Amino acid sequence: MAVRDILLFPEDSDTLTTECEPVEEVNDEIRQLVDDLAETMYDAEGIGLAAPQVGVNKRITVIDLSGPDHQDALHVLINPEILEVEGSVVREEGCLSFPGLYGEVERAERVRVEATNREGERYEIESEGLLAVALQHEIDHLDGVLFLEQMTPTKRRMARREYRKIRSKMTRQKKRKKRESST
Ligand code: QAP
Ligand code: CO
Repeated sequence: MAVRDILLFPEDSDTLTTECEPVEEVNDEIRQLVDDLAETMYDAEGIGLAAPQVGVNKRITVIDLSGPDHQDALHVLINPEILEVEGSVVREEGCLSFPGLYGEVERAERVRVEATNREGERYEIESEGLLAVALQHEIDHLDGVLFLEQMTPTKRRMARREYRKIRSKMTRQKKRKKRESST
């Protein structure tokens, strides 16, 4: 197992916005990637991570709402498909490829998803609440769609502005650290 580097918006936009390829066979290489995704997600204190966020354009994502301290509710979704959606909710989302940015997105309230697990078997999840939102956010990643694009135009504009500020602050902090370590 290994923690991989998480790609960031905007410098890795090309990879993050490419539609991912279906997995043909769940073999050892795919299982290794699944394990790395889970380890990377826990290490970054996230609750969901998709393969394109570590630079692999394959239809694989992991979700664990129990978080890094529990790690006992891992959902592995290979080639997930949304079968049915119902209702709508607006809630605040974040994304490991946009550190520090949070914004409201409208999603379906309930979703039924079919996917392949780590053993290569198809299964179904019926979800609502945070899990339903996480599933839609992560499946969007596999289609090359980022949460910024799902915001209303007004919220997207505000989010872009805020993210630019977050990024320039991060850059300044990095430069300061570099100066401090070289003196
Ligand atoms: C996707 O998001 C998601 O900005 C997973 O500084 C979004 O794990 C699932 C995170 C909404 C459910 C609802 C974000 C960690 C984690 C940050 C994440 C940060 C540190 C985001
Ligand atoms: Co995300």
